Amino acid sequence: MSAVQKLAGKFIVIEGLEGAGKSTAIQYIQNWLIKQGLVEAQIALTREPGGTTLAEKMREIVKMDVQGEQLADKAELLIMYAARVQLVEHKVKPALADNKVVIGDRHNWSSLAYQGGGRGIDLSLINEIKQVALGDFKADFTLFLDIEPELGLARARGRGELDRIERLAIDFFNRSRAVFQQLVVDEPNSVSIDASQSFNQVEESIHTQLDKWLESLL
Ligand code: Z5A
Repeated sequence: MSAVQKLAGKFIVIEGLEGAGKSTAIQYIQNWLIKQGLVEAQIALTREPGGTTLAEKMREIVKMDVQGEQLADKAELLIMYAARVQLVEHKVKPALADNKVVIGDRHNWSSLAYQGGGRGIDLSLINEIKQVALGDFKADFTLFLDIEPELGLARARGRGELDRIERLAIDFFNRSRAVFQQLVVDEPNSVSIDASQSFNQVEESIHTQLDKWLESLL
């Protein structure tokens, strides 16, 4: 079977803390897919929260600062899942059914890491919500870009003002990172990449891991 046939209908997700380099890594994944023989029309990109008109509105809500009213932790969690269902049903599943490769900038692990690890919501409750919202749907391969929160935030700060979530204490991001690290251990179809490396080294690591994953596909 050719690489293009093996990759048809696969959902590749990139996860990591802010400033880990997810947007940059998506370019590397696209380059790798093109090297395997795919054309641009066979690749779809998504981001979470967001990626459809309504899901982008939900993204605005979770990023919003409202004077005198905090977004409750469970409201934040439910908005993440509402946006995710909207994206999966309207964009991801149709693209996969059309044999495209979908590259997701964040997916379910971000809720476990941020709302679970960071905010402290019980992971089993989040898994129950995930099951109700998405059933068994999940990524075929997840690349976790692992970075010290201090370094990631310093990179993110270089871009300008921090948003509501980015301003949280460093402990929040350490707890989120710990959940991400455990998820890689628990999920066989995932790898951790050292995101503190140089651009070239990160690209090389991602391509090596994608090569291995491709080899493992029947
Ligand atoms: N969130 C949540 O809480 N729960 C959920 O379920 C979901 C999300 C899905 C989304 O914000 C927010 O929602 C996020 C989690 C939360 N909140 N926070 N905080 P976003 O989409 O705006 O933010 P992000 O996903 O974290 O993206 P980002 O900050 O843009 O990070 P990135 O895409 O990983 O980084 P980048 O743009 O590729 O790189 C950042 C900078 O570093 C840039 O200047 C690069 O040139 C530089 N960079 C990248 N790689 C390198 C290397 N290797 N060396 C040096 N410099 C580098």
